[in-house]
Amino acid sequence: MERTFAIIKPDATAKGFAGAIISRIEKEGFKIVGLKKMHMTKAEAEGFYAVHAARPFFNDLTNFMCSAPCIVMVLEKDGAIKAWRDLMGSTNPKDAAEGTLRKEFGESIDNNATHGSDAPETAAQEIAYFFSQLELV
Ligand code: FUP
Repeated sequence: MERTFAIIKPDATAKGFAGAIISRIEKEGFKIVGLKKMHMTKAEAEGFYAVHAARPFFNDLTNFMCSAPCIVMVLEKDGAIKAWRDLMGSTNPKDAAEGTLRKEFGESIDNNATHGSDAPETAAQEIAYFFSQLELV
């Protein structure tokens, strides 16, 4: 079984979409092995998105991620990394396919409702950044 790291971002959490997104996660056959609501600090958001530090949108992105609470999760399924990215849809909700979470719940490229790891190495790093082993059940 593969694990991936997922976030219901501050926009979707604030709009009350968490329940619908979690329901969809369960319907699609993921097991939720870790879940917590948190309000990131700016430093935590910067550490999480360190790979994007040189990008022009880094400051706006990290300000957004610490602007309000979000829900961080670890999801388990065969092929979880790709399956979760497929369920999320394209980064820009305007390009996301019908039936994807970003199409349904995202508003714009910078308020796009969800995050998902893009590879096994980043999944392992991101899970360890937010969760201790004891929190994964
Ligand atoms: P994704 O893997 O789909 O989350 O997309 P990226 O890793 O390319 O981007 C990470 C986050 O940066 C996106 F979720 C939203 C934000 N972003 C912008 O705000 N503007 C951009 O032009 C690209 C990404």
